Amino acid sequence: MEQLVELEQKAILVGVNLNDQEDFAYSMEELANLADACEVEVVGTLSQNLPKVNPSHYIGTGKIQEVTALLEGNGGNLVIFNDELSPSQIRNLESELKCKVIDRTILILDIFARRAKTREAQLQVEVAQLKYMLPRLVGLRESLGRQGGGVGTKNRGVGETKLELDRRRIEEKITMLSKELEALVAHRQIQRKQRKKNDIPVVSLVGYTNAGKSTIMNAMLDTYNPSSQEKQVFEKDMLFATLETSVRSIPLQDNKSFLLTDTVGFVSKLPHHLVKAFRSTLEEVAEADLLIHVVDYANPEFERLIQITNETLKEIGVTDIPTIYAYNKSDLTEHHIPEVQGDKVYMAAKSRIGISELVEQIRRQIFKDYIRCTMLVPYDQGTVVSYLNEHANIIETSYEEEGTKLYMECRLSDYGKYKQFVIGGAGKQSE
Ligand SMILES: Nc1nc2c(ncn2[C@@H]2O[C@H](COP(=O)(O)OP(=O)(O)OP(=O)(O)O)[C@@H](O)[C@H]2O)c(=O)[nH]1
Ligand SMILES: [Mg+2]
Repeated sequence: MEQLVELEQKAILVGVNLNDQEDFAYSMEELANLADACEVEVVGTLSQNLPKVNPSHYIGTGKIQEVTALLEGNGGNLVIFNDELSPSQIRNLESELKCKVIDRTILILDIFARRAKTREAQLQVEVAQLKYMLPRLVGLRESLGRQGGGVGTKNRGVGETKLELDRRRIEEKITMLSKELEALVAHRQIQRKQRKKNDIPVVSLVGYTNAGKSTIMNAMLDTYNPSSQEKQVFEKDMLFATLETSVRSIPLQDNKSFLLTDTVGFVSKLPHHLVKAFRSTLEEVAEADLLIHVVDYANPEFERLIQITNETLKEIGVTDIPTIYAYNKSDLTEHHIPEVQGDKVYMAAKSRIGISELVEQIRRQIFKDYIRCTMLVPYDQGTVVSYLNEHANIIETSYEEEGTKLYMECRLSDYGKYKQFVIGGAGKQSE
């Protein structure tokens, strides 16, 4: 079942500011952007300072009337809460407000459902949606009875199941979808193992949604792999433009190359079920040799967004991977570009400024274990010479009586593999 009747949705946003959180205003602004991504019009906002949320209604009961007034005054037909609501909170709020009530989690799940293109991403979102729904069946049922369609009801699986299936059948569905997902994941794991065997370093772009990860990926492809026009990834000014992981090879001139992966971005209060469901997508990140943490430096809240990204990375088990910070969108700031400062690269991917500086930093990190040496390979070992020509940086070749003499820079693992041919000087790669 595709999208039900597309009702015009006009929402009131409601948030509780617990103990004057500094980032509260930003999180409300972000909620509005999330609503926008679901084509919901925001017609009013209400916030309340509280030392703790009200367990029965999230906001204080006195505030309920204010929400009702806002709904009536602005023609609203939906209320969106800035935190995940409990099943009973949704029930209570719906019965008091007499309109559909959703929370930040369902909004994010809905965006993911709209954007998921691959079967894997679709399954991941559907599992997360069903798990979110399971304890909330009663409330959601009432809500759907009140108003069909619109945000939070779009996904096929959920739409179909919501009314007619009971708990047990939803559980069965989760099991079934999880099995299908496992099979897809196993396939990707095999691909990943294969890549590992090839020993090519993996660099992963990570960061907050809309920071410019996909734009950096495309800029690198433009610069270093121009024949790969068709391999460009989707970039757009919207939240969660990317939901799937793409891997591309970035070949550098001296026979050194690396794989670059682009993946889903993060957001504050990313639903727990979603992080869990996307674990397999994010495993790719966990196994990277190097992370490029992409920062939207033009966002005044950039430091907080870095923090949220780091917390999410921790949640998926990424803690000790070396990281370079790409301070992207610096063209919108006063900062001089391109500029490298320690582990930070100030750049502007959209206008292709700072790409080679970023790549230089990547090179320093991932080709650390290259060494210089000379090998003498007998003429009957032609395959070794062609392997080295392909995988090492050959600086000089000469043909001696005993075989081909190669002065080169190669990976430590290749050095070990062909140790018997080494005739001189194993030194660390010069800077
Ligand atoms: N001004 C400016 N805009 C940029 C720059 N880099 C990217 N953008 C814009 O920022 C928006 C988001 O870029 P994406 O590359 O899609 O961002 P992302 O991090 O992949 O986002 P998600 O996939 O949604 O997580 C696009 O409209 C880009 O054109 C930059 O250096 N300067
Ligand atoms: Mg992207």
